[in-house]
Amino acid sequence: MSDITIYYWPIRFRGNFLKYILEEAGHKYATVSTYPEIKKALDDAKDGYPVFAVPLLKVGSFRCSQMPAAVLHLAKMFHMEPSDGNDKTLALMMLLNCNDILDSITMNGGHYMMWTPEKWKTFQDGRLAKWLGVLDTALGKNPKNAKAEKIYFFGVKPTYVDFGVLAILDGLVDEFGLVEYVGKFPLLSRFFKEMSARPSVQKLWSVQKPKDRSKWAPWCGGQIQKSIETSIAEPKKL
Ligand SMILES: N[C@@H](CCC(=O)N[C@@H](CS)C(=O)NCC(=O)O)C(=O)O
Repeated sequence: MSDITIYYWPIRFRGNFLKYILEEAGHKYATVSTYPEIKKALDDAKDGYPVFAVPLLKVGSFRCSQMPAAVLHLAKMFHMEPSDGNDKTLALMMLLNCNDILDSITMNGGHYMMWTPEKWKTFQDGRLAKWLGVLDTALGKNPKNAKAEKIYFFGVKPTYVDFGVLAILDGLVDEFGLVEYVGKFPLLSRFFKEMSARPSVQKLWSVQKPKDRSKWAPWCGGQIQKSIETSIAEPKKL
């Protein structure tokens, strides 16, 4: 039995921020993805420190929700934070950026509104492009990337930020087919190719994204995924 459990829906989205770290660390973990068990875990957690939603991380008897808090907990356990003090703060900023980007793409989980082609175009050309520009520029700020074989957000090996950005690009490129659009951000495109090829990432994706596309675990799922798919003008390239 594993000491680490991730409670999350059968989609990729926020759960992958945690799963990529565990896969890279080579640490076995359990996953719980069905409604009754997730509801039970959230209810059980009420006896301890209060939690609100999944992803819910359980390490031994410790539990926490809020994806960035859970990511940080695992990153500390498996030494996937940058080492420099200022970089630690910038890394947290980047993770929170990633969580904001997820909320923007999905209109906060689609609770209040769905996309239309017009609204999506405005978002894709405006706010989303601005966010991707931030990610692309940040990659250019790592001095180690100048002569490196593989590029990362901080230093010369992956941190939790790299896996967070990967989780976003997986949706934009592989799920929604925005290949040419993301291709306008050269460092980000290169980064996505390199990160996608990592054995730990390929291992997780072989389960989540098997050859038969109809069997893929959805990226964000639900009505909001459908509304993104029907609003994007660029056809799927996959
Ligand atoms: N800010 C939270 C968002 C949590 C969240 O919205 N979780 C979604 C799945 S990604 C959910 O299951 N929401 C159910 C709910 O809000 O009741 C985080 O980063 O973990």
